[in-house]
Amino acid sequence: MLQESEWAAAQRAQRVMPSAASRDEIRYRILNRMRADEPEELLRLKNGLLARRARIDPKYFYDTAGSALFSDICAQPEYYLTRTEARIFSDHRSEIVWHLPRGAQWIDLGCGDGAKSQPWIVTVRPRRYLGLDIAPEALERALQQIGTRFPAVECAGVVCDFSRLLPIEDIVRERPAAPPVLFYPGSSLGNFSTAQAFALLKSFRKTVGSRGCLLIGVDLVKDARILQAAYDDAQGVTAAFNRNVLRVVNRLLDADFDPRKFRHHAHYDKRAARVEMRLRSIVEHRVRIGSDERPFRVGESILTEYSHKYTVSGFGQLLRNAGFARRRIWTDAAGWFGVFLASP
Ligand code: AVI
Repeated sequence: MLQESEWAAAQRAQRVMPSAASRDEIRYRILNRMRADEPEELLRLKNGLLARRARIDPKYFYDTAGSALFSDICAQPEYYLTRTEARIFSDHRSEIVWHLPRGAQWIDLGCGDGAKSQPWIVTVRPRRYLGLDIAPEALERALQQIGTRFPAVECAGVVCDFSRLLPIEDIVRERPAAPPVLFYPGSSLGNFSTAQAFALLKSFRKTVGSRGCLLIGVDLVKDARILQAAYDDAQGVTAAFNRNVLRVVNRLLDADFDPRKFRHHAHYDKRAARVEMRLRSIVEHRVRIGSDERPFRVGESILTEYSHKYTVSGFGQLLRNAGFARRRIWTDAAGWFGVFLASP
């Protein structure tokens, strides 16, 4: 493990500049803040798979193929989340923008290619765009596109896994006059346990300071059949997305999972208010995971994702507990999805 000072030096050394071809037209800066604990992360992944109740952290879904499959999921008729949130955003954009601070830093959490932020930048005209993502290629694309379309907005990006903490305090402080607006759409917070979500919201609250705010999209509790269909679409795109995580594991852990030996399973647990995704073994077989082996009985499963659903009051309470004093909420007419604006 690196010591703190060595770690900071390594981060500075890993500063990535845009390619020569783009440097003349677009100026942006990308910092690498991936934690230096990759071996521990991989050990955690392996131990999860060797545990009696096997599990994989959902962050491993998003390799290049997984990210493309997730985009396809968003276009499926059953997966209402993306289009419902987009509709709330477009219906209420001017009102939401009215409540945001002027001259802000727009901080796009899990920005992907930055497409969700673009309509906001048009109206908010922030002082700075700061994209955060675990995937450097997607982040670079976001900065290219936003930098090209909005040359007056300062553009920067951070490659990081912010699932435990936002590693950007120092970067935010570079612009003390620009209040941070944290933008976290897509109900991604739902993929964390309640305890993790609470810790993350507290970390967001710290970053927001006294003048910033958090704009977050949250999927709401609803009829189990609608939820179940959203996570088990007729085209089988979610099933392919779920199975693809085994290919990611094969690469990372030198394992030999055969995705064809597992069936996608999605179930809404009403009591826990979450969709649970699993991969169920359809044959008895053994899988090599590095130097270890794991047997799977027929029907034995690997937990791959929780997707928590909230009530408006429950999420409001969570925000309050995390230290956000003021909250505004917009939902669609059916009350399927909520957009919360939380401030100190
Ligand atoms: C990224 N996240 C909010 C998605 C969700 O709905 O929980 C991931 C997903 N899993 C299956 N379908 C979509």
